[in-house]
Amino acid sequence: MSELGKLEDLPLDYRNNLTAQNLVPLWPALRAALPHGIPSRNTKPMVWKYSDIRPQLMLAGELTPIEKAERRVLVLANPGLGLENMQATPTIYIGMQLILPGETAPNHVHSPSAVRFVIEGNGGFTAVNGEKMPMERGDLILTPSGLWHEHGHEGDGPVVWLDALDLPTVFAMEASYCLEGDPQVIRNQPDASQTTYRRSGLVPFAGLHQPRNKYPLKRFPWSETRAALEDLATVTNTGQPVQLAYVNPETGESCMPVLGFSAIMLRPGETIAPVRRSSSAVLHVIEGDGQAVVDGEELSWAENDTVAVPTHAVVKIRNTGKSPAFLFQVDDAPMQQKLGFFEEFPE
Ligand code: 1HN
Repeated sequence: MSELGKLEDLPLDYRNNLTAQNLVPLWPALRAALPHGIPSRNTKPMVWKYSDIRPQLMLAGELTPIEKAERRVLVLANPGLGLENMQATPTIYIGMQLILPGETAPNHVHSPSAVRFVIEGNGGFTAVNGEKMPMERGDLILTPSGLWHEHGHEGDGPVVWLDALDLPTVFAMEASYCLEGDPQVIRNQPDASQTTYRRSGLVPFAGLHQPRNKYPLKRFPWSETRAALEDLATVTNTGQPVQLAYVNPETGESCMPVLGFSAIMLRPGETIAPVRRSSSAVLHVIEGDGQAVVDGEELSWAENDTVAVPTHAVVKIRNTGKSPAFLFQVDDAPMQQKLGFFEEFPE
């Protein structure tokens, strides 16, 4: 391989003329754009501790009324990517949102897609296009692009959830925007996870062969996911990941187009070494204590902590506790797959 020419190899007046004409020579920048073998990554493998976040979030509750915030959120920003860019990984936005009793986070709709993963509290709800979904700890709730959504709190004490959005991608595409609207007219009936899509493998017969709603199921109750993981664990060898993906029950495809969501169970003392992937990810601890080694960086995690995993990273995850541990994973594999470059690298 021959060495590429540097910018300084070019005469200064030639470089200045190029700049004046908004032209850039590729060859001095080619290797930075296309490194050999593995992408260059600025994402720092790291953990955000909930014990650090929670007090700051509660202070935000005292300092900023909901009317002044619309959404009261502290964003988990990866310092390797620049805090102001609000990226946990290059494609994944993560925030922790607080809502207090009686508050409403007003109705709006936007081009980025979001999900909520409930961390603590009782009495919270999200309404999506009139469907009211209770927010119980560990529930996953989808608010896909283009669907009106608002949050409320009818209980006591703080309610906190994790927001995951494809905002970095949509923003980079100069396609991120929102509209505000009047409060929704909320239907007085249980959400689809309790009615039309009660059980996986069973979907409403009516309209089966007609194009359907792109997002039939928007709430995945944790009680169901946790039980499914425990049952899967009974037929999974130790060291093999016990992992379930949240999918569209009509198509079996990832439930959202850009980001993918899954849940992992680690048995007491178990270590898993998930296959190395081209996608980036965020791991959020639902229950348990453990350690992760991400590209050689040793990270300890406890309940409600959140870990950033760069693209192409070598990952080991260990449950150091005496009870099962459960993790919620967000990754950008669905987008990478659609763009045609998703890869797995088996050892
Ligand atoms: C949003 O709509 C919510 O609806 C939370 O709760 C966080 C961050 C960026 C853009 C939109 C919400 C958000 C957001």
